[in-house]
Parts: sequence; C-alpha cells; structure tokens
Amino acid sequence: MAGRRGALIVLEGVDRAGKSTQGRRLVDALCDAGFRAELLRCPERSTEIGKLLSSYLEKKSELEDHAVHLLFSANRWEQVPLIKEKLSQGVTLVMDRYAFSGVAYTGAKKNFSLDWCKQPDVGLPRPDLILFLQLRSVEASARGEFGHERYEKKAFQERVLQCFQQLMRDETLNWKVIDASKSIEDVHEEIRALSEEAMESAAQRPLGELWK
Ligand code: 2DT
Ligand code: MG
Repeated sequence: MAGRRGALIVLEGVDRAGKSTQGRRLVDALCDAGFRAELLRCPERSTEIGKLLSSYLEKKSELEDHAVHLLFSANRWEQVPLIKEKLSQGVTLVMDRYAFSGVAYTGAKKNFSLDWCKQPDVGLPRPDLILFLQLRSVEASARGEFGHERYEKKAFQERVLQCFQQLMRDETLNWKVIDASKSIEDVHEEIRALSEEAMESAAQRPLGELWK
C-alpha cells in the first residue's frame, strides 16, 4: 500500500539477552516475508561521536558520567534524520538498544535520577514497540563469561535491570516482555509475530515523540 510508514521497533535488555542475534533474525525474516526492514543500533560506533563512545566502552578513555550520557543521547539524535526518512519511506526499523539503555545504564550509576537521565532523549522518535528480552542474571552469566567492556559486571547489570523495570512501568509505551531464556527459534517466533502486529498498527497513526 502506498504511503504506509514503517514501524520503529526497539530491542532492549541487559547484556547477553540476545538482542543482536534476535535483531538480525527479525530483519531477515521480515525481508523474507516481503517487508522492507533494516537494523540500526545504539550506540552506532562508526560516527565521530560513536568512536568516542566505543573508546570509552573499551576502557581506552575516560569521560565524565554526565558528559558520556549526553554523548550517547547525541549519538541517537544524529541518527534521527535517517530514522525519520526511512520510516516515512515505509521501511521498518529494528533498533538494537535505544534511549531506554541510555537511561538504564546511566541510572545504574550513583547519584543519577531516572528523570534527569531521560531529559536529553525527550522528543526522539517514539518506538511503536519495545521488546524487552528478559533474562535473569544467573541465566545471563550461564551464557559464558562477560566480555571486557565497561559495565560488563554482574552487580552493575543487576542495577541496570532494576532501572529497566522502572522504565517498563510507563504504560504509555508499548512494552512487551519476552522470556529470553527460551530457544533462539521460540524467541524469534514470538517477536516476529509482535512485530508484524506493530507494523500493522503503526501504519494507521503518525510517528510519535518519546516521553512527551
Ligand atoms: P553493545 O554495543 O554491546 O550493545 O554495548 N549504553 C548503550 C549506554 O550506556 N548508554 C546508551 O545510551 C546505550 C545505547 C550499554 C553498548 C554498551 O553501551 C551501554 C552497553
Ligand atoms: Mg555488549
């Protein structure tokens, strides 16, 4: 149908939940089914800001906590023109992390309120669907050792999960909690079905603004 916009679908969750695997699977399945779909990620490490973030995550550089929070947000804003253009062309976008990771990871640090953390992302394109891949930390650790990037520590990840739980109480957003301990195939089927529903309803209404 001409003029149908694409849907903005976000995958969130702690490290190891399977977001990147599921994001690729989802985009492949949607494309195989004849939809137009593309994968984007936050952070997008290829831009100038993304390179600063990548170096920070790899612990090759230090940045002040507020400053790095704003850089993560800026790295989303720099993708907004592309996001809007693709959606208006009818391309569904699957995002591997988004503003919710931004809030949850900074909010897990000491002396940050979730409210402060949300402010720089107010007004971003509002997701039509947020798939939260839920995995208990024992199961996440059972998937093997964490990597060596910043934040890849069990205690920190538990605080991140608590922040996500708070964000999920916002009933104005379309959160769906997925049991990420199931097989790759079962998780995929569930999120593919939810995504097709979201694409159908997104086509009926304009793109909204986040936290506004
Ligand atoms: P991956 O590239 O493996 O997903 O790790 N993060 C991410 C933040 O602290 N703030 C943000 O806004 C975003 C999007 C989560 C990226 C790491 O960066 C953290 C893990
Ligand atoms: Mg990671």
